[in-house]
Amino acid sequence: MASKSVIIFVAIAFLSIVSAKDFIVGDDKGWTINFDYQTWAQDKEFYVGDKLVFRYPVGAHNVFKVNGTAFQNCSKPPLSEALITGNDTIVLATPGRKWYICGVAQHCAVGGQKLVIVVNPVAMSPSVAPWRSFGAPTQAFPATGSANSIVLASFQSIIAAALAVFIVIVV
Ligand SMILES: *[C@@H]1O[C@H](CO)[C@@H](O)[C@H](O)[C@H]1NC(C)=O
Ligand SMILES: *[C@@H]1O[C@H](CO)[C@@H](O)[C@H](O)[C@H]1NC(C)=O
Ligand SMILES: *[C@@H]1O[C@H](CO)[C@@H](O)[C@H](O)[C@H]1NC(C)=O
Ligand SMILES: [Cu+2]
Repeated sequence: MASKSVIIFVAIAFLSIVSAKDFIVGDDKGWTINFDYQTWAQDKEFYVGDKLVFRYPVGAHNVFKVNGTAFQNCSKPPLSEALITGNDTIVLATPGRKWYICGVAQHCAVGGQKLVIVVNPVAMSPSVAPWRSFGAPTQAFPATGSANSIVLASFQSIIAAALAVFIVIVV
């Protein structure tokens, strides 16, 4: 009976990791000014292990992770802390509220180039952490747009659901 619960627990942990998602911030519009990132984020659920990908032409924008105060005020941290590759991937490592702004010119204050999200926790024991590598296939796809990640996410969900059914039957 105990082993059954352990297997189910491992299965649940596995499923939650397998379904880790990449979110292309702003989808096809990417990271830019005059885009409503709050509306973009509104219908999405973010979990620990998911990734945010900020895409923009190099030099046109950048990305700062800031705290709530700096977010409100659009105050920019030192430039040395900026992400500047134009394809900046941030792993959502901890639960809670996360804030991001662009530090170029007045993009944050005037252009509204700022994003706040809430990351939900995922229950996971350290012993199953190695399963995390199963989430890696998301990275293998150089996402050409949001469509890719959506297709990939549903693919993962189907695999996860199939696995769940399989495990429940076997157990
Ligand atoms: C927010 O970050 C700024 C620097 O970026 C710092 O001066 C300030 O103390 C921080 N506020 C809180 C509440 O952590
Ligand atoms: C907010 O911005 C104003 C003007 O840019 C500045 O004077 C003030 O110190 C900032 N406040 C914080 C908490 O960073
Ligand atoms: C963006 O970065 C990811 C890794 O974080 C990589 O897999 C992907 O190929 C990159 N895409 C582009 C267009 O450079
Ligand atoms: Cu910008």
